[in-house]
Amino acid sequence: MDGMNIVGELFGSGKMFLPQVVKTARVMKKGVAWLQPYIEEEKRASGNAAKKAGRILMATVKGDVHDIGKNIVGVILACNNYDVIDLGVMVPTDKILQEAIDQEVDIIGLSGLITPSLEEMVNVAREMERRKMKLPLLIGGATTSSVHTAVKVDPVYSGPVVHVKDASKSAQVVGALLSERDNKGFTDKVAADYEQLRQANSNKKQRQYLSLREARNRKYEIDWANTTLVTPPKPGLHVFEDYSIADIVPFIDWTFFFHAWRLTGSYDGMDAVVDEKSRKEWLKRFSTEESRDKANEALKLYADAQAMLERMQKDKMVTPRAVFGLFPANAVGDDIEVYSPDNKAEVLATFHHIREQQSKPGKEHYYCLADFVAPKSSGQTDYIGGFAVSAGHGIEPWIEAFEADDDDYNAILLKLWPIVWRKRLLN
Ligand code: B12
Repeated sequence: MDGMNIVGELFGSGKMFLPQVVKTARVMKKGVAWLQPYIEEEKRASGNAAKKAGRILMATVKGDVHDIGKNIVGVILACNNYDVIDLGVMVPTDKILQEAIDQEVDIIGLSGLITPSLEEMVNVAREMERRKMKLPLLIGGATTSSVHTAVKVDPVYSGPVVHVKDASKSAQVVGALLSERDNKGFTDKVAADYEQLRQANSNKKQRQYLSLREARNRKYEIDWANTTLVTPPKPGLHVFEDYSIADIVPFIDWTFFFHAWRLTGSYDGMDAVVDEKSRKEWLKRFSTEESRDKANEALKLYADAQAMLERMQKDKMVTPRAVFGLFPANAVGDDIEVYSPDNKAEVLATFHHIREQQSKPGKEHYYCLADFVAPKSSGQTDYIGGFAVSAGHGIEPWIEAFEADDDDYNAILLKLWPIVWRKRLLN
């Protein structure tokens, strides 16, 4: 446990990389799981509970399913000797707050990655205020920001509210909040920073908007009479029930994968690393010791990801599926009417699109998606396409099995699969 604290500190100060931390935590968790019965026995015998640094409740807010970042934060906090209670995803406010009270936690951490989660976080904070709670509230996840936290969340809750941008900062922030010595200095500094952000935000120039009528008058005009429209050879729906993983792998964009593991950098040419000689050769392209260390870690992570990909294929862990459709369509004002491929008189759906209205000096056109589809009045038949893809069917039991085996490293590797493959499925 003391070792894990050091790992946490090294990570917080940028001297260790995220994959190393998660792998170390795996060793720690497996060790603890093995020792647990003996620890419990010793506790019973001595009447002493091993002292934790604090108890943190983590949840992804209602309506949001993203949990990779939250899980990483959970691992980091556990490494720093915090007791982490993870309520999972799509957690309603009531459940979050009731669990926080029942389990006597010291801090609540909310995660959210989609825009509606920002509002949901405000709801949680408002409800905490209504219940007269005093617990610190952490806000995290890619769509959150210090500005949103300062402007929208902080004003509705009188307890401490802190936006945490990155997992590496989480232990430091939690440590400061729970420290008798540092708490006041830290919360005063955050309050002052947020006040400044609010000021800066309120001083921002008010946006100007055109009326809808004016914006429509300045739509993007296409000369449809002189435009040749392409008719797709096979309109209608096309379904791929079970797309092979091997066919998708060449389209993987590894940048997102390394970003998610916080190994930012350009790692082209990794495939050429096959032995010690080529590894040394490849590392020469990195000029500083730090970037070489990072690249070396990226190499190990890449090798683990390749092994996972092989396993995914061998054990058929996921069934990638896709559906795309090409339908006759016409614009009617700012709407797009979508017709049946068999009968143009049958309207299958109408999409209502919004038009740009924010006025900017020198802006010529105020666009709407409907401007790019031939209008009904042109007499031409245009086409619209849509697709839905999923690489995750069947993935859950495998993730659960890794988690049950205290193997967050492989669980996170597997969960990141949707990030890396999405570059281009259908060429
Ligand atoms: C993976 C992914 C998915 C996976 C999620 C799998 C899972 N188990 O999490 C799946 C495929 C299920 C998915 C679904 C959807 N997704 Co998605 N997804 C992503 C993706 C590609 C990566 C997110 C991620 O994991 N990043 C890596 C982690 C490590 O980063 P992070 O979460 O920010 O976490 C770090 C910090 O923020 C911080 N942190 C995070 N949480 C917390 C909490 C606390 C307390 C603290 C202290 C810190 C902290 O620490 C972390 C580590 O440093 C992003 C795009 C992108 N590249 O970001 C889109 C993205 C988030 N998804 C998006 C959308 C729209 C969706 C869907 C609505 C798609 C759809 N139309 O169905 C659905 C959402 C359904 C729902 N109701 O939630 C949009 C959101 C846009 C928006 N602003 O609303 C994005 C940005 C893609 C895009 N550009 O359009 N998605």
